[in-house]
Formats: sequence, C-alpha cells, structure tokens
Amino acid sequence: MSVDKETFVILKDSVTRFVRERLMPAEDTVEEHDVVPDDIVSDMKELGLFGLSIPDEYGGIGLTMAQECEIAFELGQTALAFRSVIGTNVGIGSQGILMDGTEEQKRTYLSRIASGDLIVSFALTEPDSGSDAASIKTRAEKVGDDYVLTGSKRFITNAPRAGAFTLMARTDGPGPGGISAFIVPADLPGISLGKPDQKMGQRGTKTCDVLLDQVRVPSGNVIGGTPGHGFKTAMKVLDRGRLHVSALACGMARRILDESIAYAKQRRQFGQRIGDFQLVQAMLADSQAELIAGWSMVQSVARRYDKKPTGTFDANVSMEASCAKMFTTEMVGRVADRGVQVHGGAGYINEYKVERFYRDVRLLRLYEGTTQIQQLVIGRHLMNAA
Ligand code: COS
Repeated sequence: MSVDKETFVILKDSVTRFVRERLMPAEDTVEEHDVVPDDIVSDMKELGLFGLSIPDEYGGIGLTMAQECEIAFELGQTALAFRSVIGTNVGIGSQGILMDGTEEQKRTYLSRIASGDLIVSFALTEPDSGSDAASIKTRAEKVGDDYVLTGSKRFITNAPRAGAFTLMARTDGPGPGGISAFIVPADLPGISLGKPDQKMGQRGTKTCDVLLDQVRVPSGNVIGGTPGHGFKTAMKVLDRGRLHVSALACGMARRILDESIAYAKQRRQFGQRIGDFQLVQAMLADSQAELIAGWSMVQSVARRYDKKPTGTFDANVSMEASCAKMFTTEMVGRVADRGVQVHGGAGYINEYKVERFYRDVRLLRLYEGTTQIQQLVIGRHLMNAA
C-alpha cells in the first residue's frame, strides 16, 4: 500500500500549508481553551488526515510508514494537540484491526476510522500496569457467545471523543499469552469515563480513565477472532507508533529551532543580535545537528519498516524503532531546553511559544513506552541476538 510520488507531494504540500495557515494561528486558542475547535477537526477530516495509514480499499490514503513519518514531521511543527486528534485513528487505535483483524472487522470499522466519523482509542494501560504491559488485570470472562469485561484503563488518549476502543483484556491466565485484544464500542452498557486528566502540557489533548463494569462484548469482537494474541498485537502497534512519535519529535524540534533562530536574530544585547554571539550559535548548532541525526534515523528505520510484510514482527526493526523513539524524544527534550535558554527570561513566559513546547514535548519521552522501556527493548535484543 502506498500512494504514488506525485499524489504524495500534493498531499504533503497541503498538510504543510494547513499547518502554517490554519493550525499555527490557532495555537493560542487551543492553549487558552484547552480544546481543538470543531471547525479545525472538520478540516482535518476533509484533508483525509484521519485515514493517512489506512489502505485505500478501506477508505484511507494508504501511506507507507516512511510517508506517514513525513506527514507526522509536518504536523509536529505545531501544537501537538492537533496531531493528537488524528493520532489514535492513524496509529495505535486502528492498527491492531488493520494488522490482525478479520476481513469482516476491517470492513466494519476501518472506513469510518479513516473518515474520522469514528474515533478509536487504544486502551492498554491500567492503574497498576504501565510499562509492564503483560500484567494487565482487566478481565474478559467468556459467557455464552459474549465476553464480559470488567476493569479500568488509565490515561486513554481520545477516550472522551472515542466511539470505540481497541482494548486489551485478560481472557486467560497470567502473562502475555493470556491477553486478547477487543474492539469495544464506547456506547456499550457498563462503560463510563473518568474525569478529564489535568496534564503538564499538550493542552487540547483529551485523556481520561475508561471504566468497564460487566461490559458484554460479542466474541466476534476479539481482534482476529482467536483469543490470546492481544499482547503481540499491542506490541506490534506500539512498534509502529514509536516511529510515528519519533517523526513528531523531529517536527517539533524543527519548530523550536525555528523559533529560537527567529528570536536570536531579533533580540539585541550588548549592541548586537544575540545570534551573533558564538555561545548562542553553539546552542543552535547543537540542536540543528541533533535534529539531522534524529530525522535521518527515523527515515532510514521507516524505510526498513516498510520492507517487512504488513503486520509481521521483525525483532531487528522493532529494536530500531525503539532506538528512534529513544533518541528523537530525548533529542527534542534537549532542543526544547536550549530553545528556552536562547530565549533567556522570555523563554519562561507563556506568550513565547518555547515555554509551552518545552512542556508539550516532555510527554514524548513517556508515552508509547518510556525511554527506559526503549533501552530495555534495545538491550535485550542485543543480548539475545545470535
Ligand atoms: N511485536 C510482536 N511481538 C512481540 C513484540 C513486538 N514488538 N515484543 C515482544 N513480542 C512477543 C515476544 O516475542 C513474546 O512472544 P513468545 O511468547 O511467542 O516468545 C511475547 O511477545 C512476550 O514478549 P516479552 O517476553 O518480551 O514480554 P515482556 O512482558 O517481557 O514485555 C516489554 C516486554 C517491556 C517490551 C513490553 O511490556 C512493553 O513494551 N512495555 C511498554 C508498554 C508501553 O509502551 N506502554 C505504553 C502505553 S500505550 S500509550
């Protein structure tokens, strides 16, 4: 699945223009009101952004991972809340269905996910199970033709907007093999939402708990039809998501660097532009070099990701996706820190964008696997490789 080069160039240009002309001017509104305006969400639907990763036979655009990363880079150059609106449909919410779902599940859900008419969230994390994903406790008991789900899910991105969840629950004994992935419509009796999470940054993104009390889900909603594969589905989805987040981190690094350069050209001290001082140039240079390193890594890993058959697990590519996630999200943290430093006191003031981007990028080192989990994936792979 891919779009031809010419169509992709047109799409990318439209996204670049959309980011500059529509999203950047709305950043302050999002920060102030903690919400992405509905008219922007409608425009995102019209541009096809909800369906970037879904093949055209299911109503999406069908980008390759490398192409998706280029679009994520563009979207990363504005407040991350905008990308978050489409993030779960493009990535962790839809990909389990696409990779491991039955044909009927794909036909039932993917076109509505691609159009943005159905928002889908990914529900793995629980109050007592974050990094240790194989320890989830949410139970799914087989009762007749249904499963009855009880438990709670935590920090679920887009849950307040979601029409469905791809949700991991325990159908069998302990460990990864006892976990199954379900498609759970959000309006089933027994589902309720916690209060919206108040976060450090990324205002406009919506996360909350999802509580399940005896929720009856038809057994036909087990992704792929066979229980016990949910952990592997979740891990494959996260490998892919980690690359997308890496591209986003690079986009945000680009934006912070652009803001920093603009400030360094305009701000004068000691009778000259601060950017004419070599110590300021050194900070800009370090950020530029790290950005090139990170973006090169993302592009090359994404190209390797595209070479493996859709939905398959390749331990080497998985390890490389973790390298990209670890490096780029740590990198953008350093770029944001330097961005604040270049701005001096102004960098601590909310009206300058770097203050909020500094807070926004902090999440990138946490979600879809902390830096320490990426280190663990990489380290284990190195120790286990023949
Ligand atoms: N793709 C497919 N299968 C995978 C996989 C991947 N990326 N990673 C592991 N697996 C498979 C393993 O091959 C193993 O299969 P077998 O039982 O057939 O041998 C099985 O899954 C269990 O793997 P493992 O033993 O490595 O599981 P662990 O419990 O040790 O957990 C980590 C591995 C820590 C890597 C995993 O729990 C993890 O990624 N945690 C972070 C979760 C996360 O990112 N949360 C963010 C929330 S979503 S925003």
